[in-house]
Amino acid sequence: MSDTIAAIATAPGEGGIAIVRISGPDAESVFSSLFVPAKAVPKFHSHHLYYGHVMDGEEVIDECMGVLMRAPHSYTREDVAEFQLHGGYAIAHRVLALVLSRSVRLADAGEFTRRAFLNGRLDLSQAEAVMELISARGEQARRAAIHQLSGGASAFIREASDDLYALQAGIAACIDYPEEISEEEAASDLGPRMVALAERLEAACNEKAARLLRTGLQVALCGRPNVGKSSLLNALLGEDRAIVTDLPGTTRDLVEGDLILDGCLIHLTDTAGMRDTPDPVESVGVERARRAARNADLVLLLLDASSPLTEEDLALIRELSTLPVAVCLSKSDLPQVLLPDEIRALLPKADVLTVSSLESASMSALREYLLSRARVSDLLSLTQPRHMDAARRAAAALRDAEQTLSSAEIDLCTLDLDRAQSALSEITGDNVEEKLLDRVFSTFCVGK
Ligand SMILES: Nc1nc2c(ncn2[C@@H]2O[C@H](COP(=O)(O)OP(=O)(O)OP(=O)(O)O)[C@@H](O)[C@H]2O)c(=O)[nH]1
Ligand SMILES: [Mg+2]
Repeated sequence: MSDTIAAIATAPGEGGIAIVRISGPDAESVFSSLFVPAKAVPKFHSHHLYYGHVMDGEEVIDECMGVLMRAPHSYTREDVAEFQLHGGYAIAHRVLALVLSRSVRLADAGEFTRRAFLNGRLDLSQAEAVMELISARGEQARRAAIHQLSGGASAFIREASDDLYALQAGIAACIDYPEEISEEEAASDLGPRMVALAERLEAACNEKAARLLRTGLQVALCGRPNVGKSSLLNALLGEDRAIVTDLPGTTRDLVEGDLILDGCLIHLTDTAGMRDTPDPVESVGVERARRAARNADLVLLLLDASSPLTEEDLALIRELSTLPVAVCLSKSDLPQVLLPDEIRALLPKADVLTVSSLESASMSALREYLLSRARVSDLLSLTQPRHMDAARRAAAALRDAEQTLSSAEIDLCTLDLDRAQSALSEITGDNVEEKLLDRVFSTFCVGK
C-alpha cells in the first residue's frame, strides 16, 4: 500500500460533476502540481474546498473544485485528493491520464475501500456494505445496507464471538483445573450454551429474506397462451413492455421488468404461454417459461376467469403445484365463469386473486399482494451469502464441540471451538487471507 492510486470515482457518462480521486503518499504533491487555485495560497488546508483550474503546463484542462484530505481523516485514512470536474468523459479521462503520468497507478476495483479496511477504518462486513449500498435498488435494500455499514452485522458477530470466547475460557478452566471443575459439570453448563449459540447463528441465516433484499422478489407470470400474462406485465409496469395480441402464442421469449413498490424490488418475468407445440421456436420459449417458473420465488399462474378450465390449465396446475404458486383469475372484467372455489379445491395451499389488467382496483390489490410477499419485516443481522456461509460453519463447529464434550473428550472440544471462532472472524475480517479480500473487492466498482 505504499504506492499512490487514482481513479474516476463517478459513474461513466455525462453528469453534473465527475470526480477524479487520488489516494496515497503522493496524493498531495500530485494534486498541488496540477491544481491552480483561483486565489493563490501558500499551502492547501486539509478539508477545504478550493475553486480553481486543472492545468497541464500552460493549458487549462478544466475549471473545477479541488479538495485535499490529509491522513488519517479521509476515506482510506491515507492522504486523499479529489478534483471535482465538469461531468464529461473527455475531461475526466484527460485529468486521470495527467495524474497517472506522475507515477500514480490506476486503482483496482474497490481498492480505495480495501485500503480503508486494511487501515482499520471499516471491518470487512462494513466494507462489503459500501457496495451493497451503492447497488441497492429500492428503499428496503438501502436500509439493510446502511444498517450493515453502520456495523449491524459486525455487532451481531462480535457479540457471538465474545460468547464463544467465554465458552473457550470455560473449557480452558476445566482442562487447567480438573480438581475444581469436573468434566460433567463443565458439560452440563457449557454444552447447552454451545447449542444456544449455534441456534442463534443459524437463526440469523435467513437466506430467503436476504435474497429478497439483494435481488428482489422474483415473480414469473405463467399460464397457457392468451390468458393475459403480457397484459398483466404491462399493467403492473405501467408501460407497453410486452407485445399483446389476441393470437395465442404471441410471447415467445422471456420479457422482464422491475417494479419498485413501497421501496421493495420486484422482478417480473412474463413467459411464453405453456402448451405442447410443434413450432420449434415456441417450444424453446415454453422451456424457458418452465425454467423461469422453477427459479421464481412466486409463480403467478394465470387462469382465464371468463372461460372454463381447459385440459392445458389442469395440466399446468398439476405441473406447477409443487412450486410457490398464487393463482390469478384473469380478465375479471368479463362475465366470470371460473370461480375461486373451484381453484381452491384443486390447489388448497395457493392464494387466489381475481385480476383484470383493465381495472385499476384489482391491479392495486395485486400490487398489495406482491408487496406483502416482497417485504422483509425485520432488520436482518446477516444479509450476505458469504457471511451466512461462515456463520453456518461456526454453528456446525459449535454443534461438533457440544458432541465432543458430551463424549467426554474435553480437550478435543477446543479444536472445534477454535474452528467456530475462526469462521466468525472471517465475517468481520479479523482473520482473512489475501485471496478472500481479492474475491470480496473484485465485485466492487473501480473508483470506490
Ligand atoms: N377483457 C380483458 N381482456 C384481456 C385482459 N388481459 C388480456 N386480455 C386480452 O387477451 C388477449 C391475450 O392477451 P395477452 O396479454 O397477449 O395474453 P398472453 O397470456 O400474454 O398470451 P401469450 O403471449 O400468447 O401466451 C388480448 O386480446 C388481450 O387484449 C383483461 O384483463 N381483460
Ligand atoms: Mg404474452
